[in-house]
Amino acid sequence: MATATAAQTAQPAAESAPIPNVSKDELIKFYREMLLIRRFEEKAGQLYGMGLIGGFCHLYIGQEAVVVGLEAATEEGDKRVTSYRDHGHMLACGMDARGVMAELTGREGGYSKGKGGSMHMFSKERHFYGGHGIVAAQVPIGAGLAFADKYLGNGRVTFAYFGDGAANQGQVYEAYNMAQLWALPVVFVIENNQYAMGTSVKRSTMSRTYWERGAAYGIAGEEVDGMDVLAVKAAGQRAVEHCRSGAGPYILEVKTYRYRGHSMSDPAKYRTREEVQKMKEERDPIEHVRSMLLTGNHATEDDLKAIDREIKEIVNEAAEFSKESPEPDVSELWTDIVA
Ligand SMILES: Cc1ncc(C[n+]2csc(CCOP(=O)(O)OP(=O)(O)O)c2C)c(N)n1
Ligand SMILES: [Mg+2]
Repeated sequence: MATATAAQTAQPAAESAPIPNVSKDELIKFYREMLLIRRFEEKAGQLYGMGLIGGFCHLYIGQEAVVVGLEAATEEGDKRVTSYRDHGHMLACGMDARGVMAELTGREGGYSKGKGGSMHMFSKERHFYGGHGIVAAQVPIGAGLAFADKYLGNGRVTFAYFGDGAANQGQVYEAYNMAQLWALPVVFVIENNQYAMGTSVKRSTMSRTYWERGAAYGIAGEEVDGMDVLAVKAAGQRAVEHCRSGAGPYILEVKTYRYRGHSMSDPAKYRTREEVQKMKEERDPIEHVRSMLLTGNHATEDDLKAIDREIKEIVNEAAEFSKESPEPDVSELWTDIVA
């Protein structure tokens, strides 16, 4: 993730009011990181509309506080694996916006050399293990990554992210069982955005406190307000501490909301516009931090405008790169293929 400059050094006009458990710098960092994801996703939506991105494309707008809060609880070397709704996770763990965008446009400069697209990117350097299109497939993979770390005794923790829909899949519970049996250092993160494609949680299960299902395997967990980045970070720290202490896995059910459709093709018939509007107006995670920064006198409107400009610049540059980067050479057809 790019580092803050102008806004972090700018002095707020009045004396600033302390906010529990967070410094001004961290609050500004959260603002920048969430804004980067949002602007990146908006740009991806535009490029998709222009026909520059093909195939599937699932935007993370509305859910930014989940991954930004949890990344703040990680240490270098910790791992992450997620679903197809993955652009935010990549940006939050420090992958380059240009490489992500160029992968979306199917270009050589992309993280998978333009051959993977939105759902299939990886970064060994940033310990990002994808990007998985098969619902819940990443959950046992996350347990496997944690198994390797436990075996190596390296103290690392894996974050395995999945949705409320994925949480109804059988392989999740097989992974829970083994993870607890072997005390694997994995945080299972259920990003409960209330919908699985067009199906609301109310229509898919009678057991809607997803994190409590871990109790059947003896796994500890909790529910978290996913629109509050500070609450997410605090829960992430509890989860990581649990895992690093050798106590085994932990489940975080993070209550969140996606503003856009499931993917770029979504009839949007399963919820009302008013429902989405209400969430945007009352619970927006970026507005929440923005308001804390302003009311606590940690930043001025001008400081935040400067950050907005910086982020816009990063995203525009990524978009330019993703258009200019050439398409992969035909010779790449047969590289990186498992036959
Ligand atoms: C095994 C499998 N079944 C069905 C699908 C089709 N599918 C793609 S996304 C999705 C919904 C998943 O919803 P959720 O887990 O809540 O994640 P969200 O999209 O809300 O992030 C479905 C059914 C799939 N990709 N893989
Ligand atoms: Mg969902």
